[in-house]
Formats: sequence, C-alpha cells, structure tokens
Amino acid sequence: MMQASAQAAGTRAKERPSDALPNETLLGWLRSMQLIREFETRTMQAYQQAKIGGFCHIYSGQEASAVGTINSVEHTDPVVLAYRDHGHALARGMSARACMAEMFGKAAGCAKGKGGSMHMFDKPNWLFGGHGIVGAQTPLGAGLAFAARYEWEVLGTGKKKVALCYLGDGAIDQGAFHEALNLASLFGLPVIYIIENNGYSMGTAIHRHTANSKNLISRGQSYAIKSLEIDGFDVLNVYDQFKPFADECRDLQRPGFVDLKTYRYMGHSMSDPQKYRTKDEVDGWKDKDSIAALASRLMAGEREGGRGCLSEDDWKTMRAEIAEEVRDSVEFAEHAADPDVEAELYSDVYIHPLAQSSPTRDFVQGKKNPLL
Ligand SMILES: Cc1ncc(C[n+]2csc(CCOP(=O)(O)OP(=O)(O)O)c2C)c(N)n1
Ligand SMILES: [Mg+2]
Repeated sequence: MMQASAQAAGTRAKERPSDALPNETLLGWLRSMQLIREFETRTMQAYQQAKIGGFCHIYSGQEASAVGTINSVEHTDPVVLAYRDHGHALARGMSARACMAEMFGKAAGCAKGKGGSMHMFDKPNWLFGGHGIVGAQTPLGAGLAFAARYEWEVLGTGKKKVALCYLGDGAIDQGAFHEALNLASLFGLPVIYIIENNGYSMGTAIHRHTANSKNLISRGQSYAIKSLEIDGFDVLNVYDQFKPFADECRDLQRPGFVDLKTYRYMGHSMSDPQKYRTKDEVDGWKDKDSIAALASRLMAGEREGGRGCLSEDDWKTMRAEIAEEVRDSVEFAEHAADPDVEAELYSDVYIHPLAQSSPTRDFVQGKKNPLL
C-alpha cells in the first residue's frame, strides 16, 4: 500500500514541467535571479550617491516572479511592465550595462537614456517598456495581444503569441484595467495579466486598498477569463503552474489572469521609511528567500529531491562573477556618454501611427474588426 502511494507520488512529481528541464536551465535561472538581486543592491548604492535620478523602485524579493514567468514563454512574446521593471528587463536578456546606463541617463542605455529606471524599453528583447502611471500598461497589453493575433490570424505573417502584462496589486482597481480585461475577453486576446501581488500599494496593505482582496482571481473570472493563483516565491513552482497556463492561452488565443503572490524586501521606492510593516514581517519572507531556496535545491542530492548539480564553491564562484558583471555595469554607465541633446530631444517621442501603410491604418480607416 505504502509502496503504491509512494509510486503514485513519484509519478506525480515526474509530471511537473520543471522536472523535464536540464540542470543547465535551472543553473541559468539561479544566475538570473542572483543577477537581479546584485543589480538592485548596486542600484540602491548608485541612487544614494545621486548618480541615478528620478523615481527608482527596487525588485529584490520578487525575482522568482520575473524569472519563472518570462522563462515560460518565447523570446518573441511581447512583455509590458509597470515601473518596478529592472528585474524583468534583465530576465528578458537585457545586459546589465544597458540597464544600468539607462538609469544613469546615458546614451548607451536601452532607451538611449531617455526613460530611466521606470521605462525599460528594449525592442530586440520584445520589451515594451516599464510604465510609471499605475495601470497605464494594461490597455497596452491588450493592444500587443491584438496586434499579435491580427498578424497571425489575419495577415498570416506571424505565429501564435501570448503577451505578458505585469502590474501590481495596487493597479487592479484602475478603470483602464477593467476596460482592458473586458476587451481582452470579448476579442479573445492572448494576453496574460500577471498581478505581482506583493501585498502593498506604496504603504497601504492590500486588505485596506482593495475589496475582496483574498479573492483577486474573481476579478478575472468576472470577465470570463481563466484565472490562477500562484505562490510566486518559489521559481520552480511559478514555472510549473505558469508554463501550462501560458501554453493554453497561446494555443487557444485567449486571455489569462494570474494572482502571483510575492513580496518586496525593500521599501516602495528609494524614499520610503516603511512605517507600515514590521521587521519581523520582512524577515519572515527573507527566511524563505527564493534564491537561497533554489541554490539549496540544486545543491541537494536527488534523494532529497534536489539536482546535485551545484557545489558550495560553484555557488560562490557564480556570485563572484555576477558581482563583477554588475560592478562593471556601474563603471560602464558612469563613463558612458550623455545623449546628444540636439539630436535626441525630439526623436523617438511621437510617431504618426497612420502615416504608413499598416494594419492599424486599415483598421482605423473602417475595415471591420476581423476578430469579432
Ligand atoms: C494613476 C496613478 N495613481 C497614483 C500613482 C502613484 N503611485 C505610484 S506607485 C503606486 C502604488 C502601486 O502599487 P502596486 O501596483 O501594488 O505596485 P508595487 O509598487 O507594489 O510594485 C502609486 C499609488 C501613479 N503613479 N499613477
Ligand atoms: Mg504592490
């Protein structure tokens, strides 16, 4: 009897999508999460030294969210973000140099230094920006999905894609978000709204800023959108739950809604005295830190459910290499050239979307919406 249930458990465990991933992939994820953590630590230092201006929001603690979800989709699937965006940019493949230079306002930044911390745009990596207006990216997520489906289904020029639109728990009561959800459901737009639910909107806890806060997925369900809750602090769990969900949204060309529960270790932004939470609360989350947890899993032998593919020394070396990569990015950003104001001030600001022959122009000029 015991044997049978152990066997059943073994079979179940083998069914997790992450079990099929090679060690190299998981080591890559560990590297990616540690890169984000180290990058954010250096960013805070540079900010405190007044080398970075404007608002700046640190992602430390939330790494498993970006790494687990972005690695569940393809590189050409569009991604659009809120302002806490450095981690996603790095997870998507932006170099530490391009990301840091952007924050320093330098021409070598991903957006030529015009965007800064909150606006990580990166065309080669299909990153359609961080956005500082809470909820502003949610209609853009619907638009990106509309464009992708239009290209695949109507123009026959693309492949089936799924767009990822990230937002915080503080953005779900914005009107624009509900308008976007409504259209996504009506038109069958392949966009997944990922609520990175870190429990706070600035200094206001979720139960104080949103109604029915323990049941966020009811927001998606009320628009007949398939919705899922994920423990977002364990990167393998994020992948195991999110990968099949994203595959289905892509296959069926339908939207999705995810309440991904996570936590930020640092204040809301670089100027936050954090009077709204206790040190014990923060420490409680740090005790189950996603990076430490993945490292232990990769170190543990197969008998303990691990991979046995990482030694203490390997981990030390990996952290040292990453520290060097990030140190180099700061040095690079410091010495990089400022943008040429004359040439750049008004470039890349507006384009006339209807100026050229485009699907948008055809659509706006009165052709019937083919997705309806
Ligand atoms: C439309 C709008 N209202 C208010 C703000 C001010 N504001 C900036 S961040 C923020 C909190 C958003 O919290 P959440 O969406 O949970 O994201 P998190 O910071 O936790 O990642 C607010 C209210 C804003 N930027 N835009
Ligand atoms: Mg939040």
